[in-house]
Amino acid sequence: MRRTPPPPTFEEIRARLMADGAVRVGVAPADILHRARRALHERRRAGYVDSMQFTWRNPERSTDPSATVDGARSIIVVAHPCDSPDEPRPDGASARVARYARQDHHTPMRESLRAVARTLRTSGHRAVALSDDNALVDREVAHLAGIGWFGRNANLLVPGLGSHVVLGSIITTAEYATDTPVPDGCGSCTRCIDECPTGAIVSPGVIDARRCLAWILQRPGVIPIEFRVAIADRIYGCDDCQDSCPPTIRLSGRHSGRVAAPGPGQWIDAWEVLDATDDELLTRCGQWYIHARDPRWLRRNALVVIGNTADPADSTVWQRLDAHRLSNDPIIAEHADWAWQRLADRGTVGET
Ligand code: B12
Ligand code: SF4
Ligand code: SF4
Repeated sequence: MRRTPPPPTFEEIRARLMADGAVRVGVAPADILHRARRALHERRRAGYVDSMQFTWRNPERSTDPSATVDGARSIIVVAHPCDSPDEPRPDGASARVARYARQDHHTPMRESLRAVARTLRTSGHRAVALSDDNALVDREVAHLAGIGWFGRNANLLVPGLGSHVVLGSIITTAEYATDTPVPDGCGSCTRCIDECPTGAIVSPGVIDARRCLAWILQRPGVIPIEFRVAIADRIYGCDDCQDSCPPTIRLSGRHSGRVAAPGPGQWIDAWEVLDATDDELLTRCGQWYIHARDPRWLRRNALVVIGNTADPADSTVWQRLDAHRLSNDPIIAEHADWAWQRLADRGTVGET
């Protein structure tokens, strides 16, 4: 008769996860996440959630680890670095990708967590690996697992590393000793609040998604006019509240031996986004959250980048935009009209 092996010790799990690229591993209790549950309900009531689903789809589930793993006792949490040094900006209408989205950090992290979850199941326990999933509020469990502190920019900051990390977890019925939360490290600093380009950090740790460029670029539909200039050259994500954060800047690039799968890189030519087929765009950027997997949202963003960054003195720019102003897609046509007018305004005042 085959005997069930004992579950791995925490030290064995930690060593394996660190060998796969984690920079921190901790354990949170698998209790209901009361603070996160309260925050989800309060922020929805305040209107800050806009049309986001994610963890708001079912707050009772995303804040109850037992809803995912019946009888859960522990949550093993990892942080993987996702920083990326800046590359020179190519000429032309180059669209900027936020640091975490330039490579695919989630796939190798999930594979690593799933391998440990399989080992736990072999020993007779239940175990499910999750990252960036609607079923769990990642930052809250990472905070409880002693991975880092909540910055005023809402990101989790890892001592000695900063906030350029992605987070993942294993919820399991196996019981491990839990860690204690890291104390606040922001002190009297408020730089992220002051430097958010749209005033989206409405109070420490609280983001109004209606104003946050990271959400505005993901959200389906028309981009509100008031945010289009602030988008500048961004096509996906926004790093300003991290690029202004002293501990994050000071420590960035410290962990260069990261484990990541290839991604789209930092710069994408905005015209190429308009001209590429759906398949080409999804191959290049498919790791991103793209609403309904419809690349028209990336083309819409590319038009805003073109209006903000293309050279009004280049006559070909106007012809190329005209073609999109006649698009059958009303969203594309409207954003192309805006880009055309923005270029005209920039050309008139001599701004580049
Ligand atoms: C929805 C979502 C978004 C939305 C909304 C973000 C938000 N702040 O609510 C949008 C699209 C805007 C977004 C943007 C980004 N996101 Co996002 N996002 C998520 C997602 C899917 C759910 C987040 C969630 O549940 N929010 C619910 C609210 C209630 O939680 P919270 O914002 O963390 O709020 C906590 C704090 O306010 C704290 N708190 C309560 N009281 C107080 C008081 C004080 C004083 C303080 C300081 C804190 C505090 O408790 C709250 C609850 O735990 C998670 C993945 C997941 N499944 O968890 C990724 C996740 C949070 N995102 C991530 C990343 C990387 C980003 C971006 C940095 C990407 C980018 N460069 O553009 C930006 C950062 C924007 C920002 N400043 O928050 C990472 C975070 C990594 C980290 N180090 O923190 C996550 C964890 C994905 C992952 N698995 O790695 N994101
Ligand atoms: S991601 Fe950008 S827009 Fe959103 S809170 Fe941070 S700085 Fe503001
Ligand atoms: S910029 Fe300052 S206040 Fe904001 S998260 Fe960083 S240390 Fe905290």
